Amino acid sequence: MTEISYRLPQQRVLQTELPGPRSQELAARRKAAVAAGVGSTAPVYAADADGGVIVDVDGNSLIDLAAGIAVTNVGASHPKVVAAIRDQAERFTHTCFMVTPYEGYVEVCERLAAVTPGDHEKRSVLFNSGAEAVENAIKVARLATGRPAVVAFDHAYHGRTNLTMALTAKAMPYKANFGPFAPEVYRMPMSYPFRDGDRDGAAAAREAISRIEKQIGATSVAAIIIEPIQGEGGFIVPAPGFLPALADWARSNGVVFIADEVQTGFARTGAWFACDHEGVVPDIVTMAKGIAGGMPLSAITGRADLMDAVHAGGLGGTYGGNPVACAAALAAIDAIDELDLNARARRIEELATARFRELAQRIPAIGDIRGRGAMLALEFVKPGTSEPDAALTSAVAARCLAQGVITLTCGTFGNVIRLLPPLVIGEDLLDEALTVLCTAIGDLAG
Ligand code: PLZ
Repeated sequence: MTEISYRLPQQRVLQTELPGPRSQELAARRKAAVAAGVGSTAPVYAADADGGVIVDVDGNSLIDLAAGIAVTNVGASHPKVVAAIRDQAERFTHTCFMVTPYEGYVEVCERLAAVTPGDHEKRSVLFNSGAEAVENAIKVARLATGRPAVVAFDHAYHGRTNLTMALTAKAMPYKANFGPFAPEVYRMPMSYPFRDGDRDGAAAAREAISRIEKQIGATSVAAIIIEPIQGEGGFIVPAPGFLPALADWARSNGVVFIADEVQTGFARTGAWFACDHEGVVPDIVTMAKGIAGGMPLSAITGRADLMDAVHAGGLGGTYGGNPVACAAALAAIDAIDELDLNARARRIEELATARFRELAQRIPAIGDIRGRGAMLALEFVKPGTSEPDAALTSAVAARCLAQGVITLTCGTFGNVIRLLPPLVIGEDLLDEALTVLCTAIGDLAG
């Protein structure tokens, strides 16, 4: 494994109770200035971050198992990303690609064509956020097919804008009272092995396809959009065969198969994209998060015939493919290659799942251990049942945070702890974080 050198000491150090006094001061200022609708998982304010640690304004050094929700795969301040940002910012921060184009945008699109699944001819467009990428993938699919309907799945998360709220499955906190929602979105059952009994991937796909055909009609469907491993919905890895069967059906029926790889992309799961694990080649891939080492950038990459169907001026936005974000993306993509972050993600899976399997033998509240690469989760249940235990889940996350380890929860039932460490986290630090997590689970659920 390539050696990584870090700028900050890679250690967990608690100088104060969390949140410390400076963080508490900032929380008070925030309350008077920032709208209440924006939540924060960890009420500690960041001052510095590098590798696997976030240092807060009170000097506490916390272990980061969130990577800003799967963003800082190469770390929060990878030196090449920082240098690329600095260099580009010194030349120009913006011209607007739709006014005066620049090379960085073109180069990012070239790189995306090379790393996304499939060796067909591709075209890309750049945007700012994951939700914006999803919105635009649907725009392209509808225009190219001339059809209205979009299929999304149970437990799906695709964003917080109006169309993406419609695609997202969970009411609280994402949708409740924010309607009316965009029309022509249809929800189908997902393959959820832990909760599916003996229904396998092929059977789950047959059920979804039969419902699509009966309830919508294949010729009305513009697109199927699916996260190849669901993120916010619970890190649900569909049973083998589910994704390929849906993609095949889409291909035979002129339906655009969109893989939302916003959370799963850029080496997170131990491959460039989660679709790679099953050899699925989507018609359009949506990307964001890990694409640019922390800078806001998103993209859609798709079959040239679909993408080029759109008239000039039909896609874009003032900031889409900002030059500083593009420079960061080129550096981040290089770093993923140079550091072989796919191998690191697989190593993280190996280390963490070994610990979890051992723990699960004595903790019946661990209902399921799942995920791929550095996208791993534990689903908590009332022992002996499949009844979700959300209270235990939040207690575990809170205990970890109090001890200086940042974790995230997720899941339709709020009963999943998920691990999304920066892929550059050192093994010793990861091991320490896992010890904190496993001890918390042992204490609270044992
Ligand atoms: N598609 C698969 O995971 C973003 C958002 C969390 P944006 N997920 C984290 C929250 O509470 O807002 C996400 C995703 C998938 C789309 C998105 C949306 O990406 O960059 O947040 O718009």
